[in-house]
Amino acid sequence: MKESGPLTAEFLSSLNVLDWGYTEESIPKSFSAFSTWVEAGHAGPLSYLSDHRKDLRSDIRLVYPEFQSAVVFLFSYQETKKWMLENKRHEIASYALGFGGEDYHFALKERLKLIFDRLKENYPDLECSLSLDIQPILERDLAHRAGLGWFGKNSMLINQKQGSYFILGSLLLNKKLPINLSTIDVDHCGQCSACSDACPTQAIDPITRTLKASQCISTFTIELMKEADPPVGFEKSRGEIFGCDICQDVCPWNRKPLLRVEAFLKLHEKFLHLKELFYELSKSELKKVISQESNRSWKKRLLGSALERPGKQGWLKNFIGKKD
Ligand code: B12
Ligand code: SF4
Ligand code: SF4
Repeated sequence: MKESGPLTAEFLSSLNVLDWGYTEESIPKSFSAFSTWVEAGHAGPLSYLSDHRKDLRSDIRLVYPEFQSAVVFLFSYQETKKWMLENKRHEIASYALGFGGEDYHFALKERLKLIFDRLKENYPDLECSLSLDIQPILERDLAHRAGLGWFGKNSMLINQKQGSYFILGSLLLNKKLPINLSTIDVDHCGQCSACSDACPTQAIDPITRTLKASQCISTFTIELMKEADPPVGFEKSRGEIFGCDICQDVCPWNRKPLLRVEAFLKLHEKFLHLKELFYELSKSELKKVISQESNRSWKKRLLGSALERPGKQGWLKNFIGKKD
């Protein structure tokens, strides 16, 4: 891993950072592609992409006016993914259990703060804002500008050495740092079409390298909180009931990175019950448990994890057509 000043490889590895990059460019290269995608209706039910927040994505300065630079980090969940592949457990997307079971919005906020504190020791006037999924920022484009990868046909940001099993988190800074700018990566998909061939719901458009969000299993199982019809082809998946990793699992760029890591599922003490719920019960038993819970007590069971998001009704719909 590259190093610069306080950002030593040892420190960043201790936070499970796979790689990092730096950019001073606030304007994404692909805003017009994003805009065309939204206008074609492909955001589907994801209104936070198409409402007044859409145009905020055209320039990071609209979100953080002091922006001068960004440091972008790739936070790994490779070990959890390897465990899931080896054990053929595809119910829960690997990112959701990849941070000890804790919702990555909380887990990674802490890590980003630790990194910022280190930087601040060297640059006392430095201020920051975080970009961690929910801000109206095109984060894959930001990571691309920081030299961290290319846009795969499955629409993932893929890093040539590390694949795509990581979460992006960034420090948006009010100063430029003395870091050499990274080289922009070019396409490495070539003639491959493994992801679009494998997607059970045909959500991937490999030409524009985007998804039709309403056809994606990830949207259906994570983002829809009420009863809803599943996308056509949902029944052909591998048993996914929360999120979907299929188009990453078939990607050849994800093979080598997993060879370098150990397979494990390590949950924090307060999330150990997730293993019992999702891996020790059959799907019909789990569905029964959820049905018998009140909305509030089901939420309480999942509190602090990414799995809390769909709520009771959202969870129940995810079992449509699922066998044990
Ligand atoms: C909305 C959203 C979703 C939606 C829509 C996903 C989608 N592909 O559009 C749904 C719910 C389906 C989803 C699913 C998942 N998501 Co999501 N999601 C987001 C979110 C909040 C916004 C993405 C967005 O704006 N989509 C609209 C599309 C059009 O924009 P885009 O994804 O940025 O794609 C750009 C490129 O395709 C680019 N492009 C295409 N071709 C070319 C060519 C060139 C030359 C250029 C310059 C650009 C370019 O233009 C697009 C517009 O900028 C981001 C966080 C964020 N703030 O960015 C996380 C994010 C994309 N999600 C993430 C993850 C982990 C997932 C899942 C793996 C979770 C799971 N296992 O279920 C899946 C993966 C599905 C997939 N194949 O994309 C990570 C992805 C990390 C990575 N390595 O890329 C992000 C970045 C969150 C994070 N902070 O890490 N997600
Ligand atoms: S996440 Fe699953 S459903 Fe969504 S595009 Fe990828 S393979 Fe298709
Ligand atoms: S599976 Fe093939 S086409 Fe799809 S993102 Fe990976 S390399 Fe690109």
